[in-house]
Amino acid sequence: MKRALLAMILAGCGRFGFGEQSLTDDALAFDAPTDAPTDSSLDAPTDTQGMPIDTLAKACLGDPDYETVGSLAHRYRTAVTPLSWSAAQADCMAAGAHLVIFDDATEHEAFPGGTDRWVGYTDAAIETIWRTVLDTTPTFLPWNPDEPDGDVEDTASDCTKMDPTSLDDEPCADPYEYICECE
Ligand SMILES: [Ca+2]
Ligand SMILES: [Ca+2]
Ligand SMILES: [Ca+2]
Repeated sequence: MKRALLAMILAGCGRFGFGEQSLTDDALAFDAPTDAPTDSSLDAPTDTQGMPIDTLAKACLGDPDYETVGSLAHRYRTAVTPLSWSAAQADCMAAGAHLVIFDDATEHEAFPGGTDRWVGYTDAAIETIWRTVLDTTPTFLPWNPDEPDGDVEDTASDCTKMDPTSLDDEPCADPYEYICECE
């Protein structure tokens, strides 16, 4: 009996005491490669045509149709194809410019007039509250006598033109020549 018991004990050690190994998942684990995240918000801003804004902002500076006027720091283009006020502003913006804003008497007097032309002020948002086309408060508004008269023809007079040297409010849909300013 004693020999049989000893045999059983030895067999038990062999069965349960050795040879037990386990491979943990950690030993085989690795990080699967992942694609680098993309963030389109880091791209340069573009306009609706996909053109970089910075490129557009400089386009008028290299456009020979934009010329210096007197000693003014900015460059200007007089467009002779009549458009509505909004279409005129869109045409200026296409080259990174805007309808002219007379910052002071010096800038205004550099344009002798002679032809009615759109310039960059509107009160379309709030009647009689004039804003520049850049949505800033005008620093200089050289109105003609008795203007702005808020005249309502087919539509309200919410846009401004030189008439012919100082300002007059007119319906925005009327077609006029215009002056673009490139800063
Ligand atoms: Ca200006
Ligand atoms: Ca108005
Ligand atoms: Ca008027």
